[in-house]
Amino acid sequence: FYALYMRSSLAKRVVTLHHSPPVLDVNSTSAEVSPERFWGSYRPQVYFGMKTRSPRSVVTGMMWMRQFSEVDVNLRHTCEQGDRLQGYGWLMHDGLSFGVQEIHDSDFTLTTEFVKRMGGEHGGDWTWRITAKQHSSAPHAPVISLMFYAAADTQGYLEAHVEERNRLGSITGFSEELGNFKITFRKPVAGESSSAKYASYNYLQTMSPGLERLTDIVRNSLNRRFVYSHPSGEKRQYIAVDTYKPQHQPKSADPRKESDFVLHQVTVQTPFQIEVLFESGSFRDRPNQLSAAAMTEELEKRKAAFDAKFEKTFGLQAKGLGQAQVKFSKAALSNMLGGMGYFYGQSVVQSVYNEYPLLYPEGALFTAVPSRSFFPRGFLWDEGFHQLLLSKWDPQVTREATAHWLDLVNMEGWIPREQILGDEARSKVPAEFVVQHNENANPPTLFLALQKLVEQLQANPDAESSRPTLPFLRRLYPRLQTWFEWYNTTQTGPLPNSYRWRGRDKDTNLFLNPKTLTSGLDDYPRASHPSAEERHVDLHCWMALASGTMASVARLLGEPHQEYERTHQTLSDNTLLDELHWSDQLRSFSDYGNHTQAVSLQQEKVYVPPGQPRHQFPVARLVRSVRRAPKPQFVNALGYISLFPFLLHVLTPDSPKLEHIFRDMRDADKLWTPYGLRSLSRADPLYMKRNTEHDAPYWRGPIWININYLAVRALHHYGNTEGPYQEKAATLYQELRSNIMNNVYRQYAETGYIWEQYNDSTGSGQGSHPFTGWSALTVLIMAEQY
Ligand code: 6A9
Repeated sequence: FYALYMRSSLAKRVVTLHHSPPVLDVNSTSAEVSPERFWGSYRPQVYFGMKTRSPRSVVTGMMWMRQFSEVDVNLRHTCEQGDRLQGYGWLMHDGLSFGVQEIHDSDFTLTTEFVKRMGGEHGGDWTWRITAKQHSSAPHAPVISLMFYAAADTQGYLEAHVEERNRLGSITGFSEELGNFKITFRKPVAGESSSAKYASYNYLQTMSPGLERLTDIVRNSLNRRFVYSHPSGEKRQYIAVDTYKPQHQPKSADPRKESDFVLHQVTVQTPFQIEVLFESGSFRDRPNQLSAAAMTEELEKRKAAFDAKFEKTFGLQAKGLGQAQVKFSKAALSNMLGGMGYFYGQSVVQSVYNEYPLLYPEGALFTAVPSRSFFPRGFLWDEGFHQLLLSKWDPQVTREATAHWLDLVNMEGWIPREQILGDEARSKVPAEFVVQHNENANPPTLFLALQKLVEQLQANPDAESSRPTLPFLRRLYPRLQTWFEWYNTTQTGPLPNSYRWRGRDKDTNLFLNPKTLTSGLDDYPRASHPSAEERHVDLHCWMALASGTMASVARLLGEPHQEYERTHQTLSDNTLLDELHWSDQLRSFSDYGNHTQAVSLQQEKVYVPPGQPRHQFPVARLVRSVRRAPKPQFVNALGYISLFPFLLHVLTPDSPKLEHIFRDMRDADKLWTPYGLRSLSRADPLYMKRNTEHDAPYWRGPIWININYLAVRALHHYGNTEGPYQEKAATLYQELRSNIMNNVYRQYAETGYIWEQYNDSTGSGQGSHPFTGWSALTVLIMAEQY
């Protein structure tokens, strides 16, 4: 009985939140407490939409389609790489009050702009302006349908107001958080001061069983019975929303989720401009409507303020960077800001004490995302990198995002690595990737961001932007301590002061090299045979950074800091580091473990008895063949992992190891390319090798910007610190910096996107796109702010 009892109470630990008071007050994101940040483009997964920072916000958004096109129904809504747009993203966005986005579709461009205006008690008003222009190469002016919608999410209601036949003039509604509000759809005009253009109108008014179903509902309601009769006499059938008959509800559908969904469709030929106004009922002394000339004026003001703040913050013009590069940089920053999401829901988690996965407590997450199309959700170690950039622009964003992340820590000190919160997020992820395991870490990069906040505070303690940092750290501190302790106890290695990532792939004979997703560098080669004998040099260095930051935060708060200090000193001891991780054979830092290099992927042998048809037997898979038995030794895979003691400034400036590191970095047969450092040496046996038949090389050659940012930052550090390698570092710094920024910029100019990684032979962008998570750190590289 006792054993059973223990088991069930242990099973609950994984879903029990940390006991200290949350960093954020319950209502910290409400319209009352934080009106200026209440509404925002916090739906990074859609091309254009807004919601409030609340758990069950009324959401607004836009879908569109081109009429009379060869592709039958080309409905656009959620960001999809399959839409093959020629580029889209925010060109300007201040993270607070306005944004300007361009979306390049087949033969037209949509510019989507929003401006907010404060007033009343519910987060104020906002106006959208959509401008459509055909591409100069297009033979005819395309006819486009824009579909604007509002959807409730289990709270409040919406009412449609139909004027003249099918034209939905406005939606009124009410919700607890928004009070009364009205959304008005203006008629399209050719330009700001011209009169209305000919347009056809349709609308849809229905119930939706959940926000993840909106696209399907619209798609299923489309009908081609409508006639677009242009004043020129031209009549053509077009596609529009019609009555929607809710399909036979699947059994799992939850009737409590049924909510109002109202959509306005306007079909019009380019060029045109359309405005949508959201007006809050409690905003009574509105000076005028935020529309037409007033909207233009407001936009111009915000743009000018954005430009000025951008230059003041990053100083790119002063550095002599060209117009086009500056524009690129603004887009990179704006996409990270405009890609911030507010998510709410429960992770699905598992510990060794649960037979089945459990639901984590409900929680909110205000976070930037790596990619609006492919993974529009929070990732723990990505976020530390995101906040390096965002903390320069607006430290309040960094404090709030960090607070949200740390408020998700459980009593053990664990934070789930990938945050898949809410039905919309869940609907994008295949089931096998949803469950998060509580043995699994991810690099504690939030310490990099905290370091920045501490530096800003120390440099400028009285500045308005850094004054809230001290009280913030005070509330964060108990959680930070437990978070740090979790790493320091659960991820220890076999020798004193060594560390080991848990959660490596188990089914080792299916992989050329079992992955280590937890480290963030998924398929980077580690010991071929995962075991408890392993020690990982990157984690050692992350812990050096984490303990150092803990020590400085503790000192700042007047808390005991000796223990953190001691850990930091031990982990920074270059002699210890050599003992644990220096491979004399490779002359490089390295992981250690049960390892052999003699592995390869081979077709599994499938025995087909003579005379039997081949197709009745399973298809031969690739499996690993091990030609020489593994033994305890250094892994000797030269690449990003070998650089960590340099990347995180653990090496002392006089360390002779720097010479080896610089030599390997600068060697084109190893890590150097004209576009940045490649992840794995060209000379490594696993360079650009697939891990399974389905798994293309990921961290086995391609260039990643987060690590390149750390490399440039480290070169800057050693180049500015007295020592025998100072000059070499300074030279390399210049070269690496210009290689990275030139290539990321060139790829953006050529393809319209910032990419997840860059090809080490051609520099081409590859993988997920747009990827304006850590690849946007290029801005800091351009600005030389580290
Ligand atoms: C699985 C796909 C339709 C992989 O940027 C986020 C992470 C990084 O943290 C990590 O270091 N990316 C890097 O190696 C992307 C991970 C995406 C997992 C998505 C399911 C389904 O999408």
